[in-house]
Amino acid sequence: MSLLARALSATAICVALTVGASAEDIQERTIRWGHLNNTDHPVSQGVQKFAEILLSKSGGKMKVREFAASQLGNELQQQSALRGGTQEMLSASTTSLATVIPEFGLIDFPFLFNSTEQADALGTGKFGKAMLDTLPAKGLTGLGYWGLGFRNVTNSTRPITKLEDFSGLKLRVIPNPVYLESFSAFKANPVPMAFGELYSALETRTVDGQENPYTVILSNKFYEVQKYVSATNHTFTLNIILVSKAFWDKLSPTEQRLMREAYEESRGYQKEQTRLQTEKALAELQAKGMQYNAIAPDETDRMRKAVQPVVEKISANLRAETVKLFNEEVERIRKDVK
Ligand code: EAX
Repeated sequence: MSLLARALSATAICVALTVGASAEDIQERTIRWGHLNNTDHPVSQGVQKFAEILLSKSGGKMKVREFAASQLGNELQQQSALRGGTQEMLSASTTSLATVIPEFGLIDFPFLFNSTEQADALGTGKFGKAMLDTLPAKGLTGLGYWGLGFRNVTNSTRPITKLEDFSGLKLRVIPNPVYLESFSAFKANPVPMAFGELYSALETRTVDGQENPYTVILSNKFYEVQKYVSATNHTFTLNIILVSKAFWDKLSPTEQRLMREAYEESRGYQKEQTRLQTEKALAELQAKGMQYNAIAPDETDRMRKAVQPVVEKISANLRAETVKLFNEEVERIRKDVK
């Protein structure tokens, strides 16, 4: 064998070994990923993109099975399945984590931001990262966030154009103290309820209305059972991509890296799908017969003032260090991010 041939075959052995070693690091895995939205919603498109990337990076070994539309139960049920290790992944609003880690409730303070970019920056910044670090103690791992969107109120009674229009309206909210107290401060009558029960509660008039991003209102056909859509833009919901820690700890470092990469690489696509669908959704809701109204900036200011005592009261009961970081981040983002 010539020197060159020998060198080449040595290289070939090396390459084969490297591939072989990392292939052993990747097992056949089936990852059950549950969420609340329908398969036409940008959340589902994000899950599908993540699945596609992970499958290809793992040489076909790591498969994601999507369970959309609350098929695996409501958020809290799926959260405990992750903690118990009987379900591998969940993407849900950070809102529902506030019952486990109250500081997540900070994200739901009304009127924090004016743009998707600003809300996004909260997730990718120091506060968002610090909150991910609180999860392992609760049996969860967080890969990061997706933006669900700005929330707007729909109801079947009247358009909301001013603070007083909330008065007495029974509005379903995500079970979370910030939402309950904020809508009480608006003098509405907030009713905590799982998302999966919402359509029929609207249909039977158990509640008068609800609040969600336009894409969620459209995908879930709430226009069939709601007349008015008012651009309150009161909060921006971040979704969090959760993995069962029991499952995560079984993964090899290579598998964990592929999961992180699949999240990082699907993020931009998911965000773009949200942007595209959000752009179209309001016009579609109007085409389906909903009556739309904007809110005058003065009225938004009155709503902001009405909810200020709630912000102060809840902040006072959370970890001071986290509240401080949150306030610094909000201030930085409002200044630096358009
Ligand atoms: O995507 O429960 C809710 O209202 C949430 O916005 C839900 O995740 C819908």
